[in-house]
Amino acid sequence: MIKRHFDACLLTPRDVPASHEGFQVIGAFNPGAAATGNGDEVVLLVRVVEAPQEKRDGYVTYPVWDISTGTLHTEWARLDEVDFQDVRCFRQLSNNAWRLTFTSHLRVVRLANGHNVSSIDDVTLTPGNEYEEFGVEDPRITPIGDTFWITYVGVSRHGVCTMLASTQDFRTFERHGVIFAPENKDCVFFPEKIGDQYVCFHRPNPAYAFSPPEMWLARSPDLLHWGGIEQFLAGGGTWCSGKVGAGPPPIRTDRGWLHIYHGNQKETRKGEVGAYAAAALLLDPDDPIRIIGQTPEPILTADTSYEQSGFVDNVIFPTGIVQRDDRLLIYSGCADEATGVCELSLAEILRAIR
Ligand code: MAN
Repeated sequence: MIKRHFDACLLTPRDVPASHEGFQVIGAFNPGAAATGNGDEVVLLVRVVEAPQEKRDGYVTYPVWDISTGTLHTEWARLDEVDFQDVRCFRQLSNNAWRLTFTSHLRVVRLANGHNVSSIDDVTLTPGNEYEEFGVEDPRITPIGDTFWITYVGVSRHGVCTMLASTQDFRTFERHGVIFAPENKDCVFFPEKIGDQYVCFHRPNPAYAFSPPEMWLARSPDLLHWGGIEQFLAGGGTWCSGKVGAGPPPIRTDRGWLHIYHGNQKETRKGEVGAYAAAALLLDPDDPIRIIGQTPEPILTADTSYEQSGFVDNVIFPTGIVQRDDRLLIYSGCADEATGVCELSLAEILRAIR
């Protein structure tokens, strides 16, 4: 395990107001992060999760955005007419449709010196098209030139796909639509062209049992059109036997690309979500599909109380990274409820890579 030189819980659901009356915030987690160049300011784009306040015996509620009006409403399903996968989602038996028990939007949160919340902006990005009607989730931010590129997950009746947006100032945003069709999530851009192509990781999330958990890599001339798709990394070892996916954007080091990725343990019984942890990879600087080395064990596991207990227990889900010389400030979702920051030493991670 790598030493955490600092860690803190930055944000909890109690810090963030609901976007609509009748809803309560139950999570503020899985943030994208970027240094803005404005002193030591760091901007987080936080996934804010809301659920309806009203509960009815014998029913589950699920929120849906009305895309044409930008409003949120609640629908109800009888408990004996649904099958829960876990606390996050269920299937309606009558039509086989999957629904989430919550919805998510994204909000800008500004930090002074990377550690202290200085402001929580208004609702920033809400579902805006039919691919996002159940929510927008898990943004990653990659600065390239003067633009911050934001990949995030759109959830809808069509499934889970990768969406793209961009901004120069975190005040106005341009949406670029779907870049990977369902099922695809955990898409993260590299911060520069490698050779003559941009590169990203993504995670096909197939519904078929014969598809193992894997990360894939894709290439693009312009960040909007992606091809050159190849398999990159399969889950190995107990800690990532369930899922494996990209974390924050890769960082260029003098030994190659450093990438921190997450995995989770395969569940052992219905309704369980296996523990999430994160490990590090070192990739060829000129051909990042080639893995030079990796940490034999996770470098981050759910160790603090706010990572061990929350909406989904034992989850540390790193999604943002800011480098200050040897210090890596890593921003993570904690137990699908809160946002945490921890500081690791780049040199110590590189030394742990075999
Ligand atoms: C999935 C996603 C994430 C979430 C983790 C842990 O990978 O839904 O948003 O944080 O599971 O529940």
